[in-house]
Amino acid sequence: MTEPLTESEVKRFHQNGYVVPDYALPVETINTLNSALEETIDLNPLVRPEHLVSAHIDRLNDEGVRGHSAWLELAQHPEILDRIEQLIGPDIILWGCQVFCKPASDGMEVPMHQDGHYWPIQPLATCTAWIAIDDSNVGNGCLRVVPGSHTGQRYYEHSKSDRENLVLNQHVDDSRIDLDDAVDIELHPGQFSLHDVFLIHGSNPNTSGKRRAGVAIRYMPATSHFNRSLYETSEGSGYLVNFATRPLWLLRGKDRGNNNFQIGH
Ligand SMILES: O=C(O)CCC(=O)C(=O)O
Repeated sequence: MTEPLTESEVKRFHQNGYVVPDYALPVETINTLNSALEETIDLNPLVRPEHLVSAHIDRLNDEGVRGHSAWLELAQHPEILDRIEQLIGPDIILWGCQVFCKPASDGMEVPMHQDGHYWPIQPLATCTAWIAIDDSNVGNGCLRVVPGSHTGQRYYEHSKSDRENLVLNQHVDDSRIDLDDAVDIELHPGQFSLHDVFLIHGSNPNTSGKRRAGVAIRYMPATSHFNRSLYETSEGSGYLVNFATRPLWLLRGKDRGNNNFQIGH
């Protein structure tokens, strides 16, 4: 059987900390996601569209966002899961999802950062699928990554910023990292990138006339434990997250990390 990710794609993921598979979700799926995006934005008039945290929870969630079932359906898409499985193994938990929609002309910057500093996963492991709903390119603030920065699973120093027009209030500030090494991940609608939790990434503001919407879906191997008491709620990144009541979904395989799948459902 041929695997969805080629050997060379898997190798690139492990070497660089990310990969863009040679695959795109069908146009109909993207049309559905476009409608879901408009509905999610309409449901949340007071939330910045870059801050649609836990949008996959189809109710007013405990992070103050009204979600939509389309994001949960997307998270279960077999073409995405098959590729995730190749990277993190057969036991897969969905634990997070955030819509990052940067409106035309005033889309916020996501400072370059490492995920996971406030994620309650032990041992820390997650692969994020970042799915493009719009064309995402240098002009409208596509995802940027520092290839290889995940190597050795190191935590890099971060500094806080008081600027208000940021999606996150912290950025990597460590002499071991040269942000000039960052590369842009340009995607067409339906394409997605997969990145490791230790990879340094972010994106520039969107000052163009074109919206840049994408959704990040977080998968952890079910061999890790989602420790709800580690940081129950946190505003450590500049906006509320609530890990104490965050629902988990075992999407494939078996739980091997003593995780709780009742809470939050
Ligand atoms: O959408 C972006 O520009 C940033 C996404 C991000 O930081 C993430 O997926 O963790």
